[in-house]
Amino acid sequence: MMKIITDTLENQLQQVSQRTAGLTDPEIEQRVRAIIENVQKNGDDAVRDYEKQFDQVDLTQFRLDDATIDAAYENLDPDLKEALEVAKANITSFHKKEIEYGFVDAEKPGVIRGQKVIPLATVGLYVPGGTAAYPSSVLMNAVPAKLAGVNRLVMVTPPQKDGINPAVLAAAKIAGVDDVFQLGGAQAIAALAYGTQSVPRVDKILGPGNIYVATAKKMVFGQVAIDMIAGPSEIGIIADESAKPKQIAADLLSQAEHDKRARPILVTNSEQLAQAVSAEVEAQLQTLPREEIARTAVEEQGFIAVLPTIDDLFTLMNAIAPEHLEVQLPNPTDYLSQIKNAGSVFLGQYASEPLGDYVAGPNHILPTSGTARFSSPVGVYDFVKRTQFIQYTGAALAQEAQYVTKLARVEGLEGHARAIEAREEN
Ligand code: HSO
Ligand code: ZN
Repeated sequence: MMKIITDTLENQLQQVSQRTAGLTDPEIEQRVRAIIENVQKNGDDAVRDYEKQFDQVDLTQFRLDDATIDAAYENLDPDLKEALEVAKANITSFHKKEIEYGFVDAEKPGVIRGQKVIPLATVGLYVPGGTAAYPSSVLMNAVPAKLAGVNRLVMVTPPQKDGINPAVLAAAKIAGVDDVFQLGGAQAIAALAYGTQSVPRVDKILGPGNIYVATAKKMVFGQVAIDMIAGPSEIGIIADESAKPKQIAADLLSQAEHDKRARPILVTNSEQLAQAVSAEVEAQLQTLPREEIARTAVEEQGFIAVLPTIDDLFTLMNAIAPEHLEVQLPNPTDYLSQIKNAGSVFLGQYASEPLGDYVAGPNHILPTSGTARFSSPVGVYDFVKRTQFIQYTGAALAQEAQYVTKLARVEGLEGHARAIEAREEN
């Protein structure tokens, strides 16, 4: 059963504020550190040894040849190919609007200032193995990377007994991934961070993985950039008595089936809806193929909160800061301004969460575990960096030189002041 909470708003906010992101496990950290150091020192040989040990494969070559990827694409079910192409087109049209172009200003005579947006040169994308290898997630990372202008996008994914999921390979081809390496775990992250004889050193590593991958990403941060460390999926739904219990229950289960630790949450001002959704969740669980996973998520992480006013619903949801937020109220767009913390928002009964997971176009890689308080969906902006420039004429410098030398001497940096004064001489 999904538990129904009727506690006061204050008490519920208190509960939410006690949630923490969780610390890393020192034992895993120690093991991962050893792997990283070994790969850094011994390159391909170390990586090959770990692949033997952890993935039971003896790799002669890490890079998957293009023929294998082409074959996966050619032999793909045509309907699946079409679905991937439509998804790619929608992701592309949405993410194009995120492209930044920098600026140049000339507000004062003789002064030019500007900011330039530069794509990251090389990026690594980690794709987990087994059933968590999602072709949709390949598109969600690769499309914005390519739109940003990333020159070399490298995918790594653990080798699989019966070959890498062909839909993942086809998605990689469709999205413009440049290289696919059959590598997984902490050794793959280390190889991308430091480079080996056959794996290029990248500027940033993205993508979800198990605890070893997540720990390795945290450890190589600084050597390379990383994306966020993804937590289990979350869905928060705000609904009133006008919502349809069947739809609400189905949407809660759509995220519950991702992970036993996923968090399905409904907040409503209707006691009746709460009861009806709770019963629907139970009924729908009985026929869900991933019942065991979803049930654990529903029973251990999920809840329904009943609060008196619509304002209360938004206050609680903003404190939770869910990865996905559905607003199932009449005129849902009226509430956009009340939403402060959410990874991605779904307005109205037809914007069911899985539409955003696959096809609508906004990204599905989103801040989890309350990090929507301060971070954003993956986007084109994650694959660029900015630099800035200035140019002054002699006359323009003369106008401002005194301020530079004043500040420099206050900071005790005579050399700075003299560098400016050296321009006064000609
Ligand atoms: N809902 C997931 C993304 C996904 N769903 C991939 C299906 N495939 C992000 O929380
Ligand atoms: Zn999903």
